[in-house]
Amino acid sequence: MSVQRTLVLCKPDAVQRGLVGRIISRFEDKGFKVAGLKMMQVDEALASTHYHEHVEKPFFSELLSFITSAPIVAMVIEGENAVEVVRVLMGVTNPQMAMPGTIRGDFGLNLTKNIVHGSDSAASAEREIALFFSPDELHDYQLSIEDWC
Ligand code: IDP
Ligand code: MG
Repeated sequence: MSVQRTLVLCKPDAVQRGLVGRIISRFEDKGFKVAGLKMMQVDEALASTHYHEHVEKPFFSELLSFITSAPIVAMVIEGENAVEVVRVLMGVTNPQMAMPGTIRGDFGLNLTKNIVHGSDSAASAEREIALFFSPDELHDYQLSIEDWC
């Protein structure tokens, strides 16, 4: 497996409910490294570009109004097989079905307000990271614990 980067968003409900620190800790505890981190307000243009694959879905307008309703915390998570492993840590899309121990399984009940976003493939990750972060906002650095994770 190779080292990957993936985009994680702590959605507006995560910020409002004070879950951001615990969400970041889940990724740090697993052995991942934070390569970029910021709070931001997503505007309609960014939201519809980010979620373009869902433009025809019945829930698209609800999704857009939710993700633009209040600030989010965006981060880039880096590590071995990060795209897939982050999705495992997040749990399935519907928090009611997500396993306990996952972020959505532990913290969520609502399909729209499902706490986090994570890129679903390496190609999506590359596209989404470029949407949310400029190159100078991403950091290459070593952690002394890396060899132990
Ligand atoms: P994912 O976030 O697990 O990758 P996607 O299918 O990409 O799930 O959907 C994007 C987001 O749209 C979900 O995280 C969720 O907030 C919302 N969503 C997905 N399916 C539904 C639905 O059937 N009703 C309402 N919202 C939905
Ligand atoms: Mg998705």
